[in-house]
Amino acid sequence: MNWKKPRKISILFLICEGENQSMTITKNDALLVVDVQQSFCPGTNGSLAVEDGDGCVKSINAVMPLFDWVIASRDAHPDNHCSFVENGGQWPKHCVKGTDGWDFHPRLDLTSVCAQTFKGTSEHQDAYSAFRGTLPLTHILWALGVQRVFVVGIATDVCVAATAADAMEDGFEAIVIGDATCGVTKESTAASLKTMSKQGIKVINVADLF
Ligand code: VGL
Ligand code: ZN
Repeated sequence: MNWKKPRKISILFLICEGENQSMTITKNDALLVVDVQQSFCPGTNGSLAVEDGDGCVKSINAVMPLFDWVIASRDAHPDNHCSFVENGGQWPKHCVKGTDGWDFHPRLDLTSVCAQTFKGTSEHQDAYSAFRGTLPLTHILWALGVQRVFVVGIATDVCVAATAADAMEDGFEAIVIGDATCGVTKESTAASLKTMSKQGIKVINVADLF
């Protein structure tokens, strides 16, 4: 018999066998959009710009409308914040409350954002995780019936990682959408996603949600 497997079937097999983890977003899911601010992006002359800071904005805009609950965090430092090099910290001055650097990336579409939380607001304390901001985030998410927390934004290896770790610690299923994050360098981003995965944080791609 000279039957040949049709090409379309081969493609179907490819799709089924591929890495796609296909997840459906429900009312019990929340999206945390971490620190998509001008200070962290080269396209906005950010003082602490990560390698491809502007690159994740498109992906974040694509996933936000899938969620009922979208909460955005912002680094919101006072001018004399302890994390700045001039005050003995490790970072160049960034995200000073009220300045352009503190603003969201101009292309971030805020339509789906329900609430904001501000972190690093006191002079003597830094806060990487969105769970350590001005909102009692864990209690809000509990009240909303949220069970899975998805995390996107900047920087993968700093504030995104800290946020996902706290989500897990507080009993949520933590999922990082890897290609909707940007890290300090490509290498540190990849390493950080690997570490998170080992810690029990699920790492997926934008395509897994569509
Ligand atoms: C961040 C360094 C300093 C971040 C915040 O949002 O990842 N990184 N402050
Ligand atoms: Zn900061």
